[in-house]
Amino acid sequence: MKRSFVFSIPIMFFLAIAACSMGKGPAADCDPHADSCTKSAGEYVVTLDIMPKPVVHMKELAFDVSFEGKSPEADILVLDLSMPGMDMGKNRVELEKSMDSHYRGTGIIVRCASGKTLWKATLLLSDTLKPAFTFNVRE
Ligand SMILES: [Cu+2]
Repeated sequence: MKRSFVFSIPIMFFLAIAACSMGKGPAADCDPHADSCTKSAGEYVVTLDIMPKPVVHMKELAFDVSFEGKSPEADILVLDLSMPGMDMGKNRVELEKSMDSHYRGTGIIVRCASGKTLWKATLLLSDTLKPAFTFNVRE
């Protein structure tokens, strides 16, 4: 019991280092500095735009979510901001539906003490539909 526990720690440590140096783990799939990003989720085609560009830390950002074709009924959608593989607490932006059917809200992305800049914006559309956009935030 004790022996296997002691053995597992160095292994986990090694795997963590290896994953880091090999650049594994999730990579950015969205470049909000240049353009908006589009993903499909079920019947929805979701576009996320973040302004102003480039998208930087510690500055108020405007999040704009729009839909091609089918649009949700909800008056408010929640955008959850997280860092892959890290607990950054709850960072949620409430997006309010406007007349043009875009959902908009403002929020701040904090600078991570680890120096990492990869963030994930997950749109909580429903219990099963959660399209996510992964991107690097700039200084
Ligand atoms: Cu972090």
